[in-house]
Amino acid sequence: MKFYWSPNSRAVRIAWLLEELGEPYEPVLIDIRDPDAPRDPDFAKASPLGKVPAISHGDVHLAETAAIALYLADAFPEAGLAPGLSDPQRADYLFWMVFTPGYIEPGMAEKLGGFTPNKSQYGWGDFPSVVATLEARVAGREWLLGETFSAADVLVGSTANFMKMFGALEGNAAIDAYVERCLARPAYQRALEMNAGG
Ligand SMILES: N[C@@H](CCC(=O)N[C@@H](CS)C(=O)NCC(=O)O)C(=O)O
Repeated sequence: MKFYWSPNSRAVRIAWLLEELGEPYEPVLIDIRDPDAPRDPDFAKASPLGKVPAISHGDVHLAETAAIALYLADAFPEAGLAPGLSDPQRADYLFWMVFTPGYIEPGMAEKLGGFTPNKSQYGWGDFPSVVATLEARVAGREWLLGETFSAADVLVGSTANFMKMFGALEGNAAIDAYVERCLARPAYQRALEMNAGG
């Protein structure tokens, strides 16, 4: 499996997932800051917008963090990172798998870009509702699905960490504690080291 990545980017989320999966992969560095730099020819097949993360896995070429994570967690069920199709937790899992691109990322754009919230018209509601929803979910739960860590924690936990790093969160004790639990995972630490350029 080829993993297209760049330091200091959203690719860290798929690096973490790959480390949790424990499957072999070949990191392929993409210089996203220089569009003229030579690139692996398969990267264009995987990522129509030229963005990382992306993967090539056999004949599968795929970009977009949530799509990649959904694909990988199902492709390697033995890692136990996705409830199966008939598992009652599957629906909750799917909701939290798309919470990052559907709610957190646009909510962060609203917050950090300083545009005016419009709760009934914006698909994510508004940034305070996004944070309150996440806070309510992780308060009193170890992971988003309860006691079982899943790929949804990789996406939401790493993006909650981004929110903290970008100063978008202030004093959200339950989210802070959840991010600390994520940071305690050796797989996330390895991904963060890679993300830093190591
Ligand atoms: N929605 C995408 C966003 C990916 C994204 O924006 N990646 C940035 C790096 S953080 C990128 O590749 N930028 C280079 C570019 O757009 O040319 C995802 O979550 O995977």
